[in-house]
Amino acid sequence: MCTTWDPPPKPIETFVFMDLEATGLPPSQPKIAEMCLFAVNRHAFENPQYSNFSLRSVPLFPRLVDKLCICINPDKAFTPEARLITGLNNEAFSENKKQSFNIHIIHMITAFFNRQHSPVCLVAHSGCSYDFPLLKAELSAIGISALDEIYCADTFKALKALDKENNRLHQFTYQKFGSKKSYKLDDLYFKFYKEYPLNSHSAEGDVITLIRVFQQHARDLMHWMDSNARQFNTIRTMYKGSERRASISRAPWSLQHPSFLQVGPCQPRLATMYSFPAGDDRASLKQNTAEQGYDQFRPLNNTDIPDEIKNMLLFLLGLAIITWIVLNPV
Ligand code: DCM
Ligand code: MG
Repeated sequence: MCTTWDPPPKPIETFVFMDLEATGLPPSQPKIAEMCLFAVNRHAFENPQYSNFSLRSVPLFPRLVDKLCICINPDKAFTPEARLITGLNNEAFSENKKQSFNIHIIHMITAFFNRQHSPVCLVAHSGCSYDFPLLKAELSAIGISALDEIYCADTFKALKALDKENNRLHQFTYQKFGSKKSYKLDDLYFKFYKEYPLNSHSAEGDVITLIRVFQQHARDLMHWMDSNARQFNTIRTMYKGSERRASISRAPWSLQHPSFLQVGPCQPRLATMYSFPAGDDRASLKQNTAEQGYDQFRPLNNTDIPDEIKNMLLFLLGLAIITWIVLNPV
């Protein structure tokens, strides 16, 4: 889906990490149910902080992060799979009186982006195949062009491309024993942190996981994105849905600043959150293919035995059988 594009004219200043939860996968024409954006300035990745108390040199999560997490009534039934993995359901959105994707969301997003130092790059894992075209579909259903000024980049593609550039020995040492290398977000996280992430398949949880994975290769990833990010307005919409301009007139209050639009598991799960760094500490078409990892979507259980250990046990079992046969010839 991603072909040719113009990279940013100068190094990216702000990386806005995004994750969307939705009612399903293509071709079901999914609708967004949760959106989370964390904006991190380049400075934070170039000057990581480390804990004084940890033996391992794991970078601390960036402290100065602007965050925007929104619950959105999708007005469409979740597929059983989406319902299962996200823990979201249509009844909860109605009961919690959540609004659908409307002009106010665009207002919030553009205001959020306007506060960031440009060039700004939207970053999502498998973004080119799922999150970006899906966001585009929802924006075009409202009938308003937004986010035309920003760039976007896909960490799935970036990490794969960076691995290709590295030599084969390096790849071999990073590869799971006896298995194809996985670029699934949770597996990447496990590789670096030796545990599975919390809150998988919540928009906020996945954004935090993505940033922690990004931190492990921040310099290489930023460098790759400086020359490979593409303009968001070159992303094709996932599908052409029915326009929802009507929802603007039903909105409870009117837009005060339409000029904004010209610019370019939460706990509880249905909490809409704005948080910006503040002195009082308040801040606080993914392809349905095995390669993209969607063959293995399931609720994550941190007590699952990791594949590496399973493979190692199988290997030891094989070795024991061969040894037994060699020592006990018939
Ligand atoms: N999704 C799905 N079935 C899967 C994997 C994902 O329906 N097997 C949909 C629902 C999720 C959305 O994709 O809300 C985004 O996935 P993720 O949680 O990986 O960001
Ligand atoms: Mg997610």
